[in-house]
Amino acid sequence: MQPSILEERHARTAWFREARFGMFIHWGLYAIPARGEWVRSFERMPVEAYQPYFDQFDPTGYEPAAWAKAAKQAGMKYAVLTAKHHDGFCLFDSALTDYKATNTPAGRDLVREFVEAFRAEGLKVGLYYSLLDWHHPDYPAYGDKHHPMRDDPAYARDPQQFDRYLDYMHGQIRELLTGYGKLDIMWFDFSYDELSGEKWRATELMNMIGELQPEMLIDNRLEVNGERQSSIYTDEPLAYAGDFASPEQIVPPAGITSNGGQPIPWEACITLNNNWGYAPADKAYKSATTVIRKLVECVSKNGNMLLNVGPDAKGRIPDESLAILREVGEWVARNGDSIHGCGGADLEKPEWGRYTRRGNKLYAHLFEPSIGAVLLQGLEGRIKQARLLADGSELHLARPWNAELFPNDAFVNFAQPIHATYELPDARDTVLELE
Ligand code: H79
Repeated sequence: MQPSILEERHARTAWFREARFGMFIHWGLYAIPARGEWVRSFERMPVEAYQPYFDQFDPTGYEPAAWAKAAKQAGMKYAVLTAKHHDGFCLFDSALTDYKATNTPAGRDLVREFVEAFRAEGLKVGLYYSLLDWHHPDYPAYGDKHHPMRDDPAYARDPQQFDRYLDYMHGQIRELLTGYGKLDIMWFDFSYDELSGEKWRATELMNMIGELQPEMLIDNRLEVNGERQSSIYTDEPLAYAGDFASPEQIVPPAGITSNGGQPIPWEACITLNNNWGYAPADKAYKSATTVIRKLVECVSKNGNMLLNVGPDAKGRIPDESLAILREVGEWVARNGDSIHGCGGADLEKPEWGRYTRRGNKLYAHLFEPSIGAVLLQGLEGRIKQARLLADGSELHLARPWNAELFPNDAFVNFAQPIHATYELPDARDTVLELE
């Protein structure tokens, strides 16, 4: 019997569901105006107004090997780079357009250097490809709700033209699928009411992917990405439903399961400040503690986190971002066993934090100090031993004198006497490994 589409997806996503943590990289011409990757649309910039950034794009500090080291050191297992964002500018050397890095002062294919550098660090590589294209003359402009020229009737386009854009889009995707070795992920972005599914000639696209990169994963954005409007949420997903759901700037409250209750692989994409593209005025960075806890939360709900960096016009990841990644990496170096290869524990969310689990190892992530022993609800008799994951030191399972009030619960004590209040020494380094 043929494996079902869900079984097949389960097998193909195995590495992805173990990886749990990846790097998103938003980089393109918009790093020069430095007001985020939607600047052309938000500010209604005509193509001429955006042209100087093309003429000036000269990333003399582009060192993808340094990006890859930062990702690896942070504990990330894969990365996704914007080969083309909505502005239509291509970081790769496409034969189908002149609007590419090769024709800027950069003078070369920047995607090739990215895939080579990340593979050299043993990381899986993905490419982001925008379905929207604000540069291509055949993409809907006047009247399209996202396009920079949406208000200008001079940009009215004949709907017939759109098929020429689709030929271009399919052609470019073919270039990416054939020119860069094995790709692990293609991250399409995005569909909306007017343009979704077969409007992109999605079945044809899936046939090409199946032929050229059968193991590659795709996100769920070939279908409209409004929450739960896509067939990935059903147990009969369409062929182009995608392999994982892609909640953006949110960690879903209860993970993501299908209408029939089946787990769906998912990946929350999250920015470090409030922009995807480089935006130095935006200093609203999350703390490393927040990032770590959100990562733990994703894993506790069987999901991944794709954490974004927006390198500057020179090609450098901002220092603020690097500092956070370093701190996160120090935590993962000590506590990564509770992340990689782990998923949810099928236990009620505890008062003090989150559980993750791999096989018979249960990880208790303490987000709050405890008064007295840490109470593990419902686990009495089910735990053989407890250790602090970071240093392997033994913890005590002794029951306190009043434990009879809690007959079904287990207790973990950090120290004798067992009634000590345990102040977290470092709020981030208290993962208990339970067996
Ligand atoms: O690449 C990043 C974003 O640029 C892209 N996806 C991530 C990964 C993205 N941003 N927004 N969207 C996709 C969906 C579009 C949202 C919209 Fe709006 C809501 C378009 C118009 C209203 C928010 C507000 C974005 C533009 C204005």
